[in-house]
Amino acid sequence: MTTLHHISIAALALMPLLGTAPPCNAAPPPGDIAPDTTFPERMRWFADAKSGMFIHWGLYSIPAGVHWNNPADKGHAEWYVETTKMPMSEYEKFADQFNPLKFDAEKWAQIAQDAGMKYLCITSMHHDGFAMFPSKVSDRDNWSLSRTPFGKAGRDPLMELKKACEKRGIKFCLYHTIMDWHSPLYGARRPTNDVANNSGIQPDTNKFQEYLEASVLEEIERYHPAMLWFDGNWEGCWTLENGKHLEAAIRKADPLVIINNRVGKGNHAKLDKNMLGDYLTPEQQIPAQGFGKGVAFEACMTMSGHNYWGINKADFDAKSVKSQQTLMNFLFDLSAKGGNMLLNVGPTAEGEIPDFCVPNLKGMGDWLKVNGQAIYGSRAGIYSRQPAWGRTTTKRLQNGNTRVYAILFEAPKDGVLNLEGLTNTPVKATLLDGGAPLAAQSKDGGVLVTLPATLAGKKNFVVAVDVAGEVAAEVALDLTPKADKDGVFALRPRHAATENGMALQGEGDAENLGFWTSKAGTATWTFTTPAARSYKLEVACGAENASDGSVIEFVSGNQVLPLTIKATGGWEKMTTLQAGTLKLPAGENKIVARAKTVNGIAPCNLGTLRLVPVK
Ligand code: H79
Repeated sequence: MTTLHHISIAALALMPLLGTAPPCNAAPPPGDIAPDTTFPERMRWFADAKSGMFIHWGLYSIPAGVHWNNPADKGHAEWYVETTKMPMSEYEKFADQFNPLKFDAEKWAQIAQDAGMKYLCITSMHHDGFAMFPSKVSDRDNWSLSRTPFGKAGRDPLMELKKACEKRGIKFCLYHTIMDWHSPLYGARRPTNDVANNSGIQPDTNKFQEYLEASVLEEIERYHPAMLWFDGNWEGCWTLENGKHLEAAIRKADPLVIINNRVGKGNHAKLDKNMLGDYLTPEQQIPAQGFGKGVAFEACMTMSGHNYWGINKADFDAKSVKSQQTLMNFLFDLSAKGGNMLLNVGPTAEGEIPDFCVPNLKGMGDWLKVNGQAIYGSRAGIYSRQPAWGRTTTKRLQNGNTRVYAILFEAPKDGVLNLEGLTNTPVKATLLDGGAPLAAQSKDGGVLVTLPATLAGKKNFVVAVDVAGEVAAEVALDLTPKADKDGVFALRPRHAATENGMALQGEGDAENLGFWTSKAGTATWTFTTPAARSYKLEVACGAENASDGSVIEFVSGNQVLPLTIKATGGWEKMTTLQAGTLKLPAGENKIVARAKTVNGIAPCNLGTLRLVPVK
């Protein structure tokens, strides 16, 4: 058992001692759905919610990415004060300007609700240490909303937002930084923090802990957040002991607050012995697989096409924002793996969620109105690696059977949904958007469902298939690439096993491996060749301008083929490059893609690799 789960149970056991009967957080499951008891009580709503809105909003929203000393450099966002090396005394002046008169909490909460989101998490304090509420603790350093024109006019946007959310049944949650570029007490003070340097106060990790806990407890008292999302835990001045102390303080104040794992240390996207809190938090990546029953996770993803969290002027371009289909694919993929999606928007300094985000969010919400039962309250699907045709999720039924939701990206050409490897007997199959029951039968070691011809060309629809009993933990799905009649292997992105952040995105011909933002990221293909022979390796890849000249490598045994990337004008705009020739022995082979020289934020996105036999 992981620390993660362990802590949750320990805190649960404390609840009766505190004498406060926890409010029943989890809505009873509808109709024939059985309740899931694998999660601790406070996690129930979270495990069922599946989709939340993340909001990064703060003083950094004022410059919106444009460098103070070099207006041509527009590549900044919520890390502004750090990445532009702006003296803190200058950055502080943004506080005297912050006056988001267009802020309308009802509008924001409505956008979240219309997107089908069940929780909302906003930055109460990002790494700049600025409290986005009238904080008594931060007022000691004159570093809270109280200092701004908006605060002076008596506005409290977090309270307004909390009320607007709760009116709509949306859980209100807060993001709170650990790393603090402003506090004079913070252990890893920046040289650019002239305000602290001139204060005569020395960094002091004990006093910082007191300050941080006071700040968090003030938030709990004022806003009663359903969840606290910590971040910035990686610097050396934050230890596991610090994390344990903070976590205990929160549990004591309110045992029902969910806490993300970044309160501790270690890798936040893997089960890690130094991790604390309730759930894992992969960032800008969807893990290849979930983490098993009773382990919750949530991938936070930006809506920004440039992967910014805070608003950046380059985002004001409806073309670059992630499409409705991409957002839905994130949600399908995460639900299939048993995780949540926390999807970020960066509102403007005037207080508006940019217009270009809204239709894509709303489109996803409209889909969920019809098909939401495949997502909300669902648990991981039947496959641990994902099929090409779509994703699955499951729910246990009260009668002991299992409902498998098959989310199809597109109607299959042969009109048959093949739940390969599923050996349970089908009981019933229906389309979530209506129509007569469908014929389902067990055949060739799987379940086949015959779809009506009228579905031809239809996208993103769900077939609910009830099968007898419980589905086995491992349902076999053969993803090994096979050669075509000319002996050509198409190694598709979905065939790859990915490590260290690279993740599958896009669908059909547009599918690709992205998020190659760590040099440690790799993708590995395994396949079997009929005889020893040489193959030309053709690589489809796409790259933004800044990545031009990056070098990636394809490794097979002791052969290494380097490939220099040419910019294509977009991550998902693929061209085919020739990587050279590989001599492969008969039998099982592996090809590993790795990064050698990275220009820009990633070398490229990878599309399909083709191995063409040399005549
Ligand atoms: O709040 C959002 C990010 O600001 C924060 N977590 C999410 C939820 C975050 N902190 N660190 N990181 C993400 C990863 C660090 C990325 C960095 Fe960079 C690369 C820091 C410096 C180089 C990104 C690019 C930020 C500045 C430049």
